[in-house]
Amino acid sequence: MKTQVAIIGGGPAGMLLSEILHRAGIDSVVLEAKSRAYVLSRIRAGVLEQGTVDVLRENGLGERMDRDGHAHDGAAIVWAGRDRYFIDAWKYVGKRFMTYGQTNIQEDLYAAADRRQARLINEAENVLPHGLTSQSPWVTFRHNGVDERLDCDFIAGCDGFHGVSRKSIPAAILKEFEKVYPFGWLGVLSETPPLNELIYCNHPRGFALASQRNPMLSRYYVQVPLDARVEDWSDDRFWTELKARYPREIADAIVTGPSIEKSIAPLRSFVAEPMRHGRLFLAGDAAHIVPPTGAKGLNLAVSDVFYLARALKAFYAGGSERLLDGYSDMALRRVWSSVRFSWWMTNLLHRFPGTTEFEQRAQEGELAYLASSRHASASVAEQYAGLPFEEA
Ligand code: FAS
Ligand code: PHB
Repeated sequence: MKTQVAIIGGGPAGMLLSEILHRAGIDSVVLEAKSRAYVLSRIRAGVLEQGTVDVLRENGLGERMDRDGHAHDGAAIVWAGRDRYFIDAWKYVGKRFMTYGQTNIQEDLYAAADRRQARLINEAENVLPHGLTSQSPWVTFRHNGVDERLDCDFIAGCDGFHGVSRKSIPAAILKEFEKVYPFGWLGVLSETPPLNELIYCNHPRGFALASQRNPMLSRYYVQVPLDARVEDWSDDRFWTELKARYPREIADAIVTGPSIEKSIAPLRSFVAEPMRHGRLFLAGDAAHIVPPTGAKGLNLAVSDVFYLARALKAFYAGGSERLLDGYSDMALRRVWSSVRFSWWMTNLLHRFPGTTEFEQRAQEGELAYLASSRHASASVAEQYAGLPFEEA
C-alpha cells in the first residue's frame, strides 16, 4: 500500500486531518486500532472554541453542528454557595463557544469519510512507524490476520496518549512534562433537560460542572478522590452530591434522571516535546493532555491539525518545508498556553487534599477578584474562548 500521509489514529485529530488533506487533494490512509463502533461510543469533550467551530465549518463539517449545537456567550462560575461570575467571551473578545459533543463530531467525521470513500482501516493491529528519519518512511500493521506495509511521505501520530507514535521518538530526543492531579472527575450523561448555561462550581466539598449535549441530554461532573470507583456511585448518590455543591437556586433547577453513561476520568497535565521527529508529526493527545477544567483537550487537537495540515499543503503545493520545520514550535506555543490555563482553572476550582480554610478562602478571594475586575475578566475570557491561531 502507498499514500502521501499515513495517519495513525482515527479519533478527532486523525479523522479531521484526513478530511482537510483530502480537500486539498492530498491522499492519506487512517489506521485505527479500535472498531468503528468503539470509537463512536466514546463520550468525551463537549465545548468547541470559536477556532474549532471555524475549522469544522471551513471543511464541510459544520452543518449538523450548526443545527444541533448550542452557541454560548460565555460560561458561569459559582462559589461559596452564592456568588456567580460569568466568563463573558462575547463581551470581552467577541467570540462565542459551541456545546456540541465530541461523539457527534466523530460521527460527522466518519460520515464525511464514507462519502469520499476514504481509506480508513479500523481494527488495525500492531501498528508501527518505521524509517522516521528517512525520506520514505513506512508503517507496518496487521489487519484481518494479514501483515501489511504502508509506504508514505509523512506519518501523522494522532493515536492519543496511549498510542505508539510518541513512543517511537527516541528517548534521548523526547522531553516529557507531567503533572498528575490528586483527584478525578465522575461524569454522568442523562436524558434530561440541561441548565441553559455551563456552570463551573467551587465548593469545599469539591468541584462540580453542569454542561450539556442537546436540549434533552445533560452532562454533569463532580470531583471525586483518586480511589473512587464508579460502582460506589449510585445515581441517587451522584445527584445528591452534585446538588449539595451548587447554590440552592441552581441545585433546585437541576433536573435529575437515570444516568445513561457514568465514568471516572483521571486528571493530568502532560506535554511531550518536540512534536516532530523526522517525517513523524504528533498531533492531539499523542503529544499533550490537559485536565478538562479549561475545555481545551479537543480544541488543542484541532489547532494542531490545523497547523499540520497547513504545513503539509504548503509542502505538496510548492515543496516548501518552512511550515513543517516550524510546526512543533508553533503548535507547542498554543499547547503550553492552554496547558497553563487548564492548570490554573484546575487549581482555582478544585478542593485539593489537605486544603485548609485558608486555601479555600484564597480561592474564593481570587474568584471575587475576577468578578470585580474587567481587566482580569478580559484575560480569562480571551483564554477560555481560545487564543487566535498563529499566521503561517
Ligand atoms: P483520541 O485519544 O481521541 O484518539 C486517538 C485514537 O487513536 C483512538 O481512536 C485510539 O483508538 C487510536 N489509537 C491508539 N493507539 C493506536 C495505535 N497504536 N494504532 C492505531 N490507532 C491507535 N477534552 C475536552 O476538551 N473536554 C472534556 O470534557 C474531555 N473529556 C475527556 C474524557 C476522557 C475519558 C478522555 C480520555 C479525554 C477527554 N477529553 C476531553 C480530551 C479528549 O477530548 C481529547 O482531547 C481528544 O479525544 C483528542 O483527540 P485525539 O488526539 O484524536 O485523541
Ligand atoms: C463537557 O461538556 O463535557 C465539558 C464542558 C466544559 C469542560 C469540560 C467538559 O471544561
